[in-house]
Amino acid sequence: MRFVHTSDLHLGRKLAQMPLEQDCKYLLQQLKDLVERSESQALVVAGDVYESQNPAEAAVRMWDRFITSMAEAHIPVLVVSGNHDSGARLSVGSDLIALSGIHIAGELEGTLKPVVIDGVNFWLIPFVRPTDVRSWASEQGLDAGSVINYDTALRLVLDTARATEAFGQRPNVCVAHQFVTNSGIKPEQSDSEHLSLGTLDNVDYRVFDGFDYVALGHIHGPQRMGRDEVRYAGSPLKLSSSEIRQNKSFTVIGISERDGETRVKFRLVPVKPLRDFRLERGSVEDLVASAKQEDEHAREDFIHAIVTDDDPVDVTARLRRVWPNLEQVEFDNAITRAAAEEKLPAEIDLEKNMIDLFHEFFQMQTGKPLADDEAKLVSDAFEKVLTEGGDAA
Ligand SMILES: [Mn+2]
Repeated sequence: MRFVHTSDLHLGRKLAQMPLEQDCKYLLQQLKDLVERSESQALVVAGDVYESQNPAEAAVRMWDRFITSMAEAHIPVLVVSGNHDSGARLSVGSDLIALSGIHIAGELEGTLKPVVIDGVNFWLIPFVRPTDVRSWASEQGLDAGSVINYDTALRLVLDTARATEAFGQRPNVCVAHQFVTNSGIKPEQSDSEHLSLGTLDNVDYRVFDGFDYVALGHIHGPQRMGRDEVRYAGSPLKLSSSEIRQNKSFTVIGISERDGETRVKFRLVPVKPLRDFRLERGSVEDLVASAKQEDEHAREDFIHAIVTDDDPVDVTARLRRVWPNLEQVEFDNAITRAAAEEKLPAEIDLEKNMIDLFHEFFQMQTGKPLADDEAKLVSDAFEKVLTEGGDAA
């Protein structure tokens, strides 16, 4: 059988203070087209359907329309919650809509049962924290005491899957949204995943031993973890400037059995965004000039501009006139370089006269000394303040 694996749609996300409604709509259509064109029998969405636990109405509407259109096309969709989702809200009506082939696991409850599609078991594991697994384990009469972190939590849940009769009978796919590591080596991250620091969240990829394919969500760059069959599909959209260089894709998985052995193949299909997210670097003048060379469509892209002018004026407004979807402006000039080198005086000599102090301050702030005419202005101003100001006091 064949299926498409994606994750981290983050519906409701904004870029440049603008909801990405058109972008997400374009993306979901592309996703549906791919499932149909590749003759896939299912779509897997491995968590973070929404950007937030309280998603915008437009995002909820979009998701509603999407799963309805998939049900109408008789394409099963297998969904788990992610850390950005509210599992409870995501799974409203889930028993009911499962009748239409849309399977949503928002929260861990009851005995684990696979969804069987075309002879393959899909085990849907919602995003869980150790505390969720502990209370689930007690309800199930399992040893909750073994759960001391994410790794042991997932291990306990998956052991119950592995112990079932169904597990031994057919290929098994696990769908999960976790921070999966390889002997402590972390996946390549970006800054939009909301990870906590340290190793507490780590789930070693060996926790998924025995599964023929593990469809992961959470990390936004597509990559394997530990073995080829444990994969992050990555987010289809570039959700922050740290993802600009990532090649976004959907993953198409093929599972077949030959001579009693399960074979798993996958290929990455590049995502075509409605609007790209680009990094542009140069002086404001050069940036504006190059933007003017672009066609109307390209100018709608999201832009992270790195501005190199030493004394930039009105940067954001000037850039926004040519790139309305300017997401971020960063400076790389004498000031930021001086700051980076931390050329701060060890201590300020209060005995120095005010004018000398101002010269040092100016140098620190701008990375260059005062020009002669500027120095003249400053000393005149100080003289005026010190004499006239003194009178006023
Ligand atoms: Mn995410």
